[in-house]
Order: sequence, then structure tokens, then C-alpha cells
Amino acid sequence: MLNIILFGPPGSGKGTQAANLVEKYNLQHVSTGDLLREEKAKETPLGLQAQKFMDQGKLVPDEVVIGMISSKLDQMADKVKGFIFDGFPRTVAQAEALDKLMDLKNIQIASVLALDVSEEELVKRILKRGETSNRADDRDEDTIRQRVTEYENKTAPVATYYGEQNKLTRIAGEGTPEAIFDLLSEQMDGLVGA
Ligand code: B4P
Repeated sequence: MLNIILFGPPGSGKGTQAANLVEKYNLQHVSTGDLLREEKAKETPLGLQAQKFMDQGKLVPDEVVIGMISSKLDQMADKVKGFIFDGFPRTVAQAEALDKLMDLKNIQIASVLALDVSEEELVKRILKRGETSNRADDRDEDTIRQRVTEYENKTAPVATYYGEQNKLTRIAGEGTPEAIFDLLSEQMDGLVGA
């Protein structure tokens, strides 16, 4: 199995690039943001709990997200060639939980591909998406900056966690989506051939 984490701040292109990568490499896309928005749309208790955090630009509590990932792995791990995790893990506790869940299945993360993008570019991209996305967290600049602050405080340490395992590769995330996809594909080709 080839399991990859696509890492980066909100608006760095994780969702955009994950869609391209799953198609090219035939992997299973797991986006915690998408899973949470599905729960929200269905108005499940989990979705309603998550909504409060998401609309304020805060991270949803670890136990909620880890439970969701655990059931995804149980449902899919035997059926797919590998996973691309998009937007997960977002805290060191989530990263540790993922390692434990993967150990139980005798699988592991091959690589963490981290997209680097400046804060001003992130805010610009998300506000633009907010014109059409119908996402409350994409429309207000203060909420977007709160998401970036959450990233710096709680998510950036996840890069150090994987750096210590020699699994982190940084990718320049500014430029056309096509140019960034080429950079990611170079890394993926190395992993597929490894
Ligand atoms: P996510 O759904 O993960 O939202 P995101 O970070 O905004 O998305 P992404 O980074 O994938 O967007 P993309 O750059 O592709 O999370 C939303 C919320 O859910 C979080 O704030 C949190 O509350 C909660 N959540 C999710 N996972 C969680 C977890 N594990 N733990 C706790 N809470 C969790 O796209 C941005 C825009 O940029 C798009 O419009 C795109 O078209 C554009 N774009 C992309 N690449 C571009 C490029 N190269 N140039 C110009 N524009 C580009």
C-alpha cells in the first residue's frame, strides 16, 4: 500500500491537488474537511457538533476526527491500493493516533508532502473561493486568519513530528495548480518506484 499525507495550511491547495493525485495514482482520497461537511449537511449529531468549531475557524476536537478516520480505515484498508490523507492529521495527537491505527493494520505512512504558501496568498485564495463555495468559514477574513492561526499553533508541529521520522518533503505551493501538480507528481513517481 502507498499511503501519503498531503499537508499544508488552509487554502494551500491540499483539496485541489488531492483530487488530481487520486486520479493519477488510483488511491483513496480521505479528506476530513469533506467528511465533516457531509456530516454537517446531514445534520447528524457529529455534524452539528463540528459545525460550531468549523464556522469559527477552529479545529474540531481530536476525538471526533480520530473516530471518523478509524471507521474509514476499517471500511476501506483491505479494498484500496493506498490512501491520500488531506487535512489530516492536523494535531500531533491526531498524528500519533494515526500511527497507532496504521500499526494495527500493519501499514504505514510513506511520505508527507507539505505545501508551502504565504499567509497573504492563503487569505486571497480562500476569500475568492468564498464568493462561490457557500462555506461560512470562507467568507469572513477574520475567520480565515483564525484558521491560519490554528494551523500555526496546532498543525505546524505535525510537520516536525514527521520530519523526525524522515518522512517530510516540502513543496513550493505558489504558482499554477498544474506546475504544483508536476512537483507533487515527481515525488509520487519516486515513491511508486521505490
Ligand atoms: P478543510 O476542508 O481541510 O479546508 P481547507 O484547509 O480550507 O481546504 P484546502 O486547503 O484543501 O483548500 P484548497 O487549498 O484546495 O478544513 C475545513 C475545516 O474543517 C477546518 O478549518 C476545521 O475546522 C475542520 N477540520 C478538517 N479537518 C480537521 C482535522 N483533521 N482536525 C480538526 N478539524 C478539522 O483550496 C483553496 C482555494 O485555493 C480553492 O478555491 C482553490 O481553487 C484555490 N487554489 C488551489 N491551488 C491554487 C493555486 N495554485 N493557485 C491559486 N489558487 C489555488
